[in-house]
This record gives sequence, structure tokens and C-alpha cells, in this order.
Amino acid sequence: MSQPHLAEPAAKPAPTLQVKGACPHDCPDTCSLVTTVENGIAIKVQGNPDHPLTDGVLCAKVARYPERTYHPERVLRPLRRTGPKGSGRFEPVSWDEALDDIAVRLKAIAARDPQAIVPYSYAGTMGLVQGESMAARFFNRLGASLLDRTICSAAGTEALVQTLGGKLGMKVEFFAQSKLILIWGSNSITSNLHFWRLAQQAKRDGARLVCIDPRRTETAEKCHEHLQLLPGTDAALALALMHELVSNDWLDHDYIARHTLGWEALRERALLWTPERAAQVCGLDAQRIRALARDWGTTRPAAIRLNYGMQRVRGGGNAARAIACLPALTGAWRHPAGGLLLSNSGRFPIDRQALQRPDLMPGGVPRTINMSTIGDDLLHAASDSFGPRIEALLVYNSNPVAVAPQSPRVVRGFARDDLFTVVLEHFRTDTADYADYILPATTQLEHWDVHPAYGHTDVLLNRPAIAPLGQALPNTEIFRQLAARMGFSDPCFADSDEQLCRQAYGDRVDFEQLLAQGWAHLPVPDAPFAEGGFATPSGRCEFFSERLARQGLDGLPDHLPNYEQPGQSAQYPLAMISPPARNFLNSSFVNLKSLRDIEGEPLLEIHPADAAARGIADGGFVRVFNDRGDYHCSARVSSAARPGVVNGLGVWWRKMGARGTNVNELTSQRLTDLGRGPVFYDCLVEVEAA
Ligand SMILES: Nc1nc2c(c(=O)[nH]1)N[C@H]1C(S)=C(S)[C@@H](COP(=O)(O)OP(=O)(O)OC[C@H]3O[C@@H](n4cnc5c(=O)[nH]c(N)nc54)[C@H](O)[C@@H]3O)O[C@H]1N2
Ligand SMILES: Nc1nc2c(c(=O)[nH]1)N[C@H]1C(S)=C(S)[C@@H](COP(=O)(O)OP(=O)(O)OC[C@H]3O[C@@H](n4cnc5c(=O)[nH]c(N)nc54)[C@H](O)[C@@H]3O)O[C@H]1N2
Ligand code: SF4
Ligand SMILES: [Mo]
Repeated sequence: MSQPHLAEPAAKPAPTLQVKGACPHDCPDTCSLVTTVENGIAIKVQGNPDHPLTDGVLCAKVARYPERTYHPERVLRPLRRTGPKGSGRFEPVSWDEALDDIAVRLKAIAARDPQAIVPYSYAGTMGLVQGESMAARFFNRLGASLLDRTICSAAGTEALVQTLGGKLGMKVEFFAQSKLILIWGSNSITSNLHFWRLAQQAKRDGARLVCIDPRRTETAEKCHEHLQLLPGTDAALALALMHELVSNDWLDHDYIARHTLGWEALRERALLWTPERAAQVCGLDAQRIRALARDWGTTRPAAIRLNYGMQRVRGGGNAARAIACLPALTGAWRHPAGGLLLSNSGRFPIDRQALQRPDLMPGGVPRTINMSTIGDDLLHAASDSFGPRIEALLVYNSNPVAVAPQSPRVVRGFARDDLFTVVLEHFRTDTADYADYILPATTQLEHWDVHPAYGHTDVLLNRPAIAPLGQALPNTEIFRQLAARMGFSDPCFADSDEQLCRQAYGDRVDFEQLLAQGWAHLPVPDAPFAEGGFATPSGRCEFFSERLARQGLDGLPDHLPNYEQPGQSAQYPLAMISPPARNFLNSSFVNLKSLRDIEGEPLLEIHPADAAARGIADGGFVRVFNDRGDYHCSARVSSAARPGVVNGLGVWWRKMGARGTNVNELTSQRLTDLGRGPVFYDCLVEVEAA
């Protein structure tokens, strides 16, 4: 625990507080925070040394939270647009003026059809309270369109649901005891730092670490082995591993017989995937596939840390399904340090009925808008199949103009003069520039919340450490006040944030412990599937999914080639992926100078051979383009990129990038095989020196 500032030359000792909170970001680690407050000012944010997984350590981003919180560009008053959309010209107005006008506008639209109003929110905060609680009640009561929140994890989620029965997996702590860890589609040092510490512990105890990633990331460099496959070819690799498990009989026949479904069919499918065939598809050497199969088939305990990076392609759902079959084949689940972890967020159900109150919906279930196609949807005319044209958009906890695919379409949609847009934000993001009203929201240091995690199995409470800055209000309070103006009188609109925190888990979590300690372990089993007990309809690990077959889909996992495959187009010969930059979190933190200075500028990594063929020099300015748009940035000539694949590190604010562009200028709005998720990493481009 940090010491109060003793060196301060204060006449009287400053009242120093240490307040426990939770990191709100969309990161698997969900760290426990300790904020040091002096005279009402947060001076330091540190990792809680008493929370085992956080262990006193934060990433560089959140360690800079005071810089973000007290940033001179925080929006601290409601703002009304005065210039054309996108111009960023606003004037301050009072809360009453803003909320009264917003309510009048929404009432008029709702009188025609409330489904013309669309909420747009994602993972600015993962909190259950400042995320979908009061906001969801508001939109449910209004009868607004529903939002399918697909932008991050939809394909992988659906894959886990179909295969294991839910977002369930190993307890992360046990990775420290694994003897083989496949880090698959994840740059752990960047995006899952506290897992990486466990992997390091395992490595010191003799574990072998293998990274499977098209990019030579900082994580790949520190693993014993790196399989630098082509993007979107993971299912082929997984099937070839199965081929070898079968051929060499590295199978746990007892586990397969008792706890899986569809083995005969999967076996036949796998036998079609010789290592040679997969090697061609993946751009790998067949011998290395064989060696990896041997490792997986003969090492105990063996574990896979899968992350969402590999499911952002056409076949992402099938690929995650194929990988999720691997632990059952070898009985890896028998040991707590064996199996797989993508997400554990389904481990302990949240009381969403209580938080979101779907029973408030006035009519039937409204139409659903997929957040991953917001560009097209904003430009969609009314039709029988689509429903009403979108007339109003209320954005909170998200920056879609920067993060949603195919931004030229997104920008056109947001620029519509007949669209009424309200953005609840901390900053004037790319999205806020298109708002009719920007409403100042509190940050994590200023409000209550409760946080489940997807990379571990603790729940955390976030207490406000400081009073709201300026006129900022929590999202909940903004929707409470809007609800009052809309005439929504259900008593649930009066629930306080602390009450909402308690409702999230009801009495299944000891709230007094959360208040006292800041976090609580959830009661979850150490080895969830040691004795089977999968959450699927059959109770087995479903290699074959009857539910998928009934939807007319393949009941078995297979390799589905990318929509945009390298070699397919002479015009656009390079595949582009756009994984996260280490010092940003999606588009958050891009406006923090200290972090932006570390990242430097928007970059495209390109292999020396691809660069040479195009006369591109390291550090030179390039135009990256396809039929969807142009992205301007600097080239980093590096073998971090494999030949034929370029890496456009994300996700910069457009207005801080060159010529007002970012990497989503190029990505498409096509959707994944399962879950209707985005395909950010399924994208062909060409690059030229500019
Ligand atoms: N610092 C930082 N941390 C973050 C984030 C961030 O933006 N910055 N984002 C957060 C969010 S929103 C999420 S969802 C999580 C998870 O975040 P993810 O988006 O999964 O992030 P990464 O761990 O970087 O994993 C992506 C990795 O997958 C690789 N990859 C791309 N295509 C393929 C493919 O086809 N196959 C395989 N095998 N690999 C592929 C990329 O090169 C990259 O190294 O991390 C969170 N943590
Ligand atoms: N090309 C490409 N695009 C990607 C990705 C990629 O890898 N490549 N990753 C995708 C992924 S995995 C994800 S999850 C999405 C994420 O996209 P978003 O969900 O949009 O996440 P952020 O970019 O972090 O933006 C969150 C915004 O919410 C605001 N915010 C934070 N807390 C609060 C709050 O309490 N109240 C209010 N009102 N606002 C708040 C922040 O200031 C920030 O501007 O991006 C996706 N886009
Ligand atoms: S972003 Fe992740 S690693 Fe950083 S403080 Fe938050 S939870 Fe921890
Ligand atoms: Mo995400």
C-alpha cells in the first residue's frame, strides 16, 4: 500500500484517503485499484497489492489515470452543437436546457415509432451499473431498438456457447502450474498483462510457451516458439492438430467417450486435414504443426489461452469452436491447470432482469440493430425488413466513429443532418464531434460501479474516490433525469447507484465484503470440466452441435476461408490485421499525450520484402487503400509482419491521425460465421509510398 505524501510541505497534514475501486476497461484483467486522494484530489492510482491477481501492478495506461481524469480537455459541461456535424463546434448549455430539449426531440420521434431511436454503447466501462442498468431500463421503457453488442467477442462467444455451453473456462490462476501453454490469438503482454505474469511463473517452472499469431508481437518474441500463421487460418491448424492426435493416438478415449458428443464425425473431419494440407492453408511448415501436435498430445497439464484476436475473421466462430475441442480430445480438462480459457464471464450469472428490466418494454420485443454494421444501418432507408429509418442515436461508453468497421460509411451515417445524436462522454472524441448534444459523464474515479471480469473469477466494487468534476454526471443519473422528463414513473427509475450495485448479484455475493475489501472471489470450481458437466444441452463437450445443424449450419467445426484471402486479388495483394497498440485501449487513451508519445504515430508494420517491392522505406509515409477507403500513416519495415500481411496498429482517433483517417477506413462490415460479429482482421489492402 502506498504511503501518504509525507514530503508535502503542508502546514497541517493533508487528509489522505485511499479508496478501492476497479479498472473499468475492456481488459480481461479487471484490476483492483487503490486511489490515493488528498484534499479531494486523486493524486495516484495504483494496483491493489491485496488483490491476488492484480498484485499491486497496473498497466502503463491506467497507472496514468489522474492524467486522464484531470485532462484539460475533459468535457465538464453539457455542450450543444453550433457548427456543421463533424466540425467540433459547440457552445455550453445548462443541464436543464440540454435534457429538456433532448426529451422533446425523443418524444416526437417515439410518437411515430420508438424503434427509430437506437442506443449505442459498448465497453468504455465494463461496469454493470454505468453500463447497462439505468440506460437499459430507459431504452426498454421507451421501446427503443435493441442493440446487438457484437463488436468485440460475438463469434468467440457463440463458439463457446455451442461447444462448452457458455463463456466458461479454466481459472486463470492455474496457468501458473501448466507445463504447456498455447497463447493463441492473443498478445498477452499488451492486452492481458496479469495472465502473462502467470505464464512467466509457469515458464520458470519449466513450462513451454507457444504463441500462435500472424504478428511477431512482444509476446511472441518471449515465447519458446511462435507459429506465425496467416490470418483466419486457425481452424485449419486446429484440425491438423486433431489429425495428428488421431494418427498417433494421443487421445483420452475415456474422456471422449464419457464427456463429448460427435466424436466419430469430428474424427472423420479431422482426418481430412493432414499437416501438409493445413501447412499450405496456414502458411506454416508441416513439421512444426506435427511438433505442436506432439506437444499438445503428450504434455500434461496443457492449457490454451485463447483471446478474441483470432475470431475477427469470416470463420472466427468455427475456428474458436475447433480450438475449444482440443482440450476434450486429450482430457486436458481433468487437471485444473489444463484446458482452455477464452472467457469466464458466464461463470456466475448476473441478475440482468433486475438491472435492465426488460419487462418495462411497452409493446413486443423491438427490432435489433447490430452495432457492427452501424455504418450501413444509419444509411438504411425504412423498409419492411429493416423497420423505421434510424432518427436518433444515443451513444455512451463507446466511440463508434473511430472503432466501428468501414468508417467512411459510419462517418456518412453520423453526418446525416436528419439524425439526432446525443453522446455521453469524457472527451470530444471523433464520435462526439458529430453530436447534437455532448453530455459530460463521470469517470471511474467519480462514480459507483460493480465489475465482473472475463479473464478471472473475482467480482470488484468501485467506490467513487473523488466528487464529480465540473458538472459531470454518472451515465445512470443522466438516464434517470431523462426518464423523469419522458414521464417514466416506474419506481425503478429512482434506484440509486449503490442500490443498482447491490442488485447486480442480489444476495449471491456478500456486498458487505465488497464494501470492506473491494473484491470477492466467486465460488467457482477449480477444474470446471474434470468430470464433464458441460453446460451444453447434452451436458457434453459438443464437437457436433445439434443446435447449429438445426440452423442449417455445419454441426462440426471446419475451416472457412476469409472473405478476403491473400492471393485472391491482384489489386489488393496484402492482408491487413489491426490489433491493439499497447498503450491504448481500443480508442481510449489516444488523447493522453504521455501515452501517445510512447506510441509515436499511426503505424503500419510491413515485412522488408513487401516494403522493398513497393519502394517503401522504414519511417516513410504510406497510403494504405482498398475499395472502401484510404488510410495514411507511417511504415515500420519489420519482420514483426509476416510476408503478405501488414499490421495496422489500432485504434487511433481519426482526428489525431494523418489526414483524419484511422485503420477502420479500410475494414469491412461483413460478419462472422457465428454470432454476427465484425471481421476487422479479414481485409485486403494495397500499400504505396506517399
Ligand atoms: N493494451 C491494450 N489492452 C487491451 C486492448 C487494447 O486495445 N489495448 N483491448 C482490450 C479488448 S477490447 C479486448 S477484446 C481484449 C482482447 O483483445 P484482443 O483484440 O484479442 O487483443 P490481443 O491480445 O492483442 O490479440 C490480438 C492478437 O491476435 C492476433 N491475430 C490477428 N488475427 C489473427 C488470426 O487470424 N489468428 C490468430 N491466431 N491471431 C490473430 C493479433 O496479431 C494480435 O496479436 O484485450 C483488451 N486489452
Ligand atoms: N480495426 C479495429 N477496430 C476495432 C478493434 C480492433 O482490434 N481493430 N477492436 C474492437 C474491439 S475488441 C472493441 S471492444 C471495440 C471497442 O470500442 P469502444 O467500446 O468504443 O471502446 P473505446 O474505444 O475504448 O471507447 C470507449 C469510450 O467510452 C468512453 N467512456 C468510458 N467510460 C465512460 C463512462 O463511464 N461514461 C461514458 N458516457 N463514457 C465513458 C471513453 O471516454 C471512450 O471514448 O473496438 C473495436 N474496434
Ligand atoms: S487495462 Fe487491464 S491491465 Fe490495465 S489496469 Fe485495467 S484491468 Fe489492469
Ligand atoms: Mo474488445
